[in-house]
Amino acid sequence: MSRTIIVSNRLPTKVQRTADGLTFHPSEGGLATGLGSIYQADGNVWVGWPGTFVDDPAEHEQVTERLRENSMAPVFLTEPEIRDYYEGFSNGTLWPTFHYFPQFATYDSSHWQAYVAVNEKFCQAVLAQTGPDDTIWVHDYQLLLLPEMLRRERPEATIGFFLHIPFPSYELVRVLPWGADLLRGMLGADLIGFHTYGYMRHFLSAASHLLGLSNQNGLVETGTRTVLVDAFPMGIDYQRYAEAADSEAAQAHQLHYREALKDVRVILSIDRLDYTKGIAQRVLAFEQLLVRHPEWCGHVSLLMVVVPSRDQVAQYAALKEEIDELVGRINARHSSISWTPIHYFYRSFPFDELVAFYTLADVALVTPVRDGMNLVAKEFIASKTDQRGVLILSERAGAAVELSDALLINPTDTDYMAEAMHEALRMPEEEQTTRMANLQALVRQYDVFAWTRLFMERLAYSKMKQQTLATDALSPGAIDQLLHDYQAAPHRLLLLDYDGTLVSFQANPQHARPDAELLELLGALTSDARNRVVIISGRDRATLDQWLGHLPLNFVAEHGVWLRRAGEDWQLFQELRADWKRELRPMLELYVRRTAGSFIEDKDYSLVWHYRRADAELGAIRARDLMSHLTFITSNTDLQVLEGNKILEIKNVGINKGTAAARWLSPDPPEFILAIGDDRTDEDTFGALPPEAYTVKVGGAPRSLARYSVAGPADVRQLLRRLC
Ligand code: GDG
Repeated sequence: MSRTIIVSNRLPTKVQRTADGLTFHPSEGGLATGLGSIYQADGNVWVGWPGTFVDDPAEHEQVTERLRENSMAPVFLTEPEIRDYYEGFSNGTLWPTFHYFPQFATYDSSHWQAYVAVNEKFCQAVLAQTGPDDTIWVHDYQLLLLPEMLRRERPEATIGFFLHIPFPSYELVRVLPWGADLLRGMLGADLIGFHTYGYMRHFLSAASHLLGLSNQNGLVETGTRTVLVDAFPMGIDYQRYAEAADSEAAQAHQLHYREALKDVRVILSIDRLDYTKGIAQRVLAFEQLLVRHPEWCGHVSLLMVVVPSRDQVAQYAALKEEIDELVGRINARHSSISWTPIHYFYRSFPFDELVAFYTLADVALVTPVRDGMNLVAKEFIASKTDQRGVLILSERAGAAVELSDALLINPTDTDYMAEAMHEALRMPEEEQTTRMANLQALVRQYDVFAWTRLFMERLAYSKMKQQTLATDALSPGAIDQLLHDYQAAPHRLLLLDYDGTLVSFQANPQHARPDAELLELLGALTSDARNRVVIISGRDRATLDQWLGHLPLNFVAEHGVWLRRAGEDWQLFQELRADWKRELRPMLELYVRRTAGSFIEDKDYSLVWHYRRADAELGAIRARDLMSHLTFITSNTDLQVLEGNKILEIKNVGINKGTAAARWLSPDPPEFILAIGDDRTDEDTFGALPPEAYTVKVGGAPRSLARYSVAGPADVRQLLRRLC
């Protein structure tokens, strides 16, 4: 039976050390609720750190046993691991970088090493729980490397990854010395989820810029697999908040607060202590409200809950002091005997009291400078069962994308924020209700259960899509069969593409000369009289002659324009025209002028626009543009435009590697055929060959006609070496 494993840094339970020994308290977080139905189901499990240090082996067993009863499995972390992996790399490097605070980030290679080691530790813990066909869902920035580590060990597993914090512009990712490693780590998953389309776009752009991986419709080709990238805005357990709001417990708390506050109106602010939450700016904006609109003095208070967090870290301690001072100064300046401007609590509250704050508040002030989503905003909405109340929300929280009926503000604009508070406090009840009803409909529909279901559905879809499109990897078993057929055949035909197949791509095509190893390999293959080896390339005649002409090879140049049998002269495949080049060349030149790094290759019967050296994203955009231009211009002509690997090529219709390849099949078809190639032009070769031919796609991208795939030129060479 296939099972589902959830993995996150922390388990959804709090294990605490008390005088009576270890205690276990389920945590109430949104994630724990949303995933509850999954990990508590038969045989499933949640893997993570229990949140306390456990050194004694007897205690290990006790904790493990107790957690097992509740569908959890612990990863025990040591104090140095928490210091370097969690506080160091996760919270000291990734958190500030991903929230656009690079000035707070540290770049410490010992932290990085701990991060790698702890991700490896999680990997081992997950492997101990899973079989080859299981579904694994990994959560958040502490475990960015885990998907790839799991993939190495469990190539067939279904792996999902969700990032709860923002994914920043690639400019930020490349500040990190380990940016590319982190991206590769995430790309071990089959599905990568973000809260918003904006974060998803940044990720795709980073994969393109830092790893050179292109994408189409959110599908990234890694070379060996296709990874789906998508947006899944996380929701909350709506009913839980709505029901709690009407519960006796919450109403009793609310009544109690109301008596204390008398008729003072309440603006509510709730966050964990963090520099990303914009707490100081918010306090200043509240003071602005009192200064600009003194009529509110004595009539409105800011109720501010700051939940202690990470206060061992220097920036957090400094922030705490800054907020303490600000609140002290403002209260000292504006308060009266009967009114306190800011009620400030530096602690967390039980769930019922939190909900009582939500129901009590006239306005919720949620103004982070950066926030992946922000669930407080959604919880406030769900708790407003009487549909009164106004949400003021930062446009830089992920939640702002969905919650357009809130008053959206820029958190650095304190004057504007003050005016938004003024507007919210005076908003007519009817407008409050209209806005709140819209917000509630949305938060109710897209709740955390819908979020979980959708993610799991898309994960299954991504896996299915991979399976229907992918060619089979050239397995050891298939290689054995290939070698056996090769040995048995009296005549063998080897059709080998050159760039991307025998040699890796170079930024400058002229640098892709054959090396000594390749020349020796081709020499050995051609020395066997049973072999006919054809280099079937898009390159021009002169280059092929110069690089490989001294070997007894057969050649197809310019994708089939020219043929040369070993020991003979070049011949044209068919009569062709080249007069069109004069007309079309200026258009390609325009694209070269518009796209730095791109250039034109002029071949006898074709023109090629190369954009491998251009900015990855700009190159792709220009290529699409040029393609549609050229398709228009070449319609009703005997020209065609082909898309290759970072190139567009214009040439005569009917000329392709497939027609060229077919030439070598008659009059005496060889008993063994092997064709290897990496790009779209090689698909014509694959398509022209009989079904029993061994056709191998290099780079494993989907939608290939080839029977097998290998990862890159190194695998091709290894295969050819075994033929020698
Ligand atoms: C990360 C991302 C993303 C707060 N004070 C009390 C209390 N809370 C609860 C709230 C809410 C949760 O804490 C905070 O959730 P947020 O979403 O605001 O922020 P992070 O914890 O930073 O979470 C964030 C989230 O992941 C989900 O993907 O939205 O952007 O940073 O649920 O209710 N709960 C109780 N007492 C308190 O005093 N009981």
